[in-house]
Amino acid sequence: MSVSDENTTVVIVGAGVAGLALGNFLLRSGIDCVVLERRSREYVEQRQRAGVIDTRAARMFREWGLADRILGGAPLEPVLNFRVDGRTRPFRYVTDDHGDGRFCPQQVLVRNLIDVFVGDGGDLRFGAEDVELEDISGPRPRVRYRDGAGVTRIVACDFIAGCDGDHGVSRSSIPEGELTRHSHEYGYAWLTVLAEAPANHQSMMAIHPRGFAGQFARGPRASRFYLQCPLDSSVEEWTDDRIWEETEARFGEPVGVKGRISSKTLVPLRSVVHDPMSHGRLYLLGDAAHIVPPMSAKGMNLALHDADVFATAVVKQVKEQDAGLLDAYSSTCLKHVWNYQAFAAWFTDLMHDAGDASYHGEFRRRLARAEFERLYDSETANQLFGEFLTGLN
Ligand code: RFL
Repeated sequence: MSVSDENTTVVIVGAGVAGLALGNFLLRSGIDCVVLERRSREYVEQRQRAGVIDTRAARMFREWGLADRILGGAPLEPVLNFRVDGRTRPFRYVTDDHGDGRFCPQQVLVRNLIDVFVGDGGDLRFGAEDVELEDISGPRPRVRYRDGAGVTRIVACDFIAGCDGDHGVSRSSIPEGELTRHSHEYGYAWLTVLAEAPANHQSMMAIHPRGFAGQFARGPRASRFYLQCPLDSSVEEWTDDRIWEETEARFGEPVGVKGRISSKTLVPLRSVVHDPMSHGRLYLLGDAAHIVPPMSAKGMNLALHDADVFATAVVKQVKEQDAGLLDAYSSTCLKHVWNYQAFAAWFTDLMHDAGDASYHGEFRRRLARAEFERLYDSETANQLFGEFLTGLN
């Protein structure tokens, strides 16, 4: 049986941070939308990833009147804790305004976004399988999917928001040759490890000849650890003992609590931008349109920025029949995306090149060390860094 008579204004594919933020912004503006998510609610609410909501993103929630109900976590400390060759080098960045950023695990943000959306009557459908986008260049595109009961459903709409990440169906529905993919591979990977190990600081990052290491708090009882490793590493090589040994060697101090490790993943570091970020009536948001290396803590914030720009544009179109902001959606977002890709590439190179010279050589190591010292010696460099971290640049 197939049910084909559903209509809405926006179908949002994917209930990650981009899709859920967008859904909430549209709902508050009185614009109909349906959110389709392939996974279950339990799965989405437990998926652990990012942890930093920058000042810009926090303000955006305030402007949409959602900050009180959505923003969790502790205020962002304006300090990055570096360990350089085993020595502590705290770095306090100068910023005129750092009161709004939050250290909030992504799954907490996602949970809050779901609670508010569903609580306010939003239409969020989990377990949507085999999503297909139809007639995306026509006046009334359709999204077809199979629900949990095996029923095929078709929802017609004015716009589709592709918020389904790098491996979703939205971007691949765009005919070949319409988008240009710009990408950069950094030449190494991160072993990312989630462990029951409380952190003493919101973040700790080590620059060391054996490679980069990081520890980022994920709530009061858990941390995510990162270890730079070669692209051809395999997770199997990384026993729990080896992970703790290597982390302690790079930090040059013992890890306080070495609790249970619940996940290990290898992530090749890369930057990707798809241009333009729209085709016909399909608009790409978040990881579906761009990937930034996790070193910059900007992936989630860029996804939120896209949601803000797109929601504002749809409101303008629906309420005032003014397509100007929608037409400018891709160029508006790409300007911001490239600005943050530049910051992310610079910071990623600096933190890795300054430590392990076996990837890019001794000359680059010394350049990176000079740039690192400039952060401490130059107020201008410090200020610029602070503006990027808070998202206010
Ligand atoms: P998401 O969060 O991946 O959500 C996409 C949603 O789409 C669903 N989906 C589908 N639904 C229906 N039909 C389909 N065919 C579908 N295919 C997929 C998925 O199930 C999912 O629910 O993308 P979004 O919303 O664009 O958000 C992007 C952010 O999640 C991402 O940029 C960050 O997590 C990146 N990232 C980090 N960003 C930061 O800002 N700071 C960090 O510290 C940080 N650490 C990380 C990260 C990403 C990581 N991964 C994924 C490698 C650490 C890790 C380990």
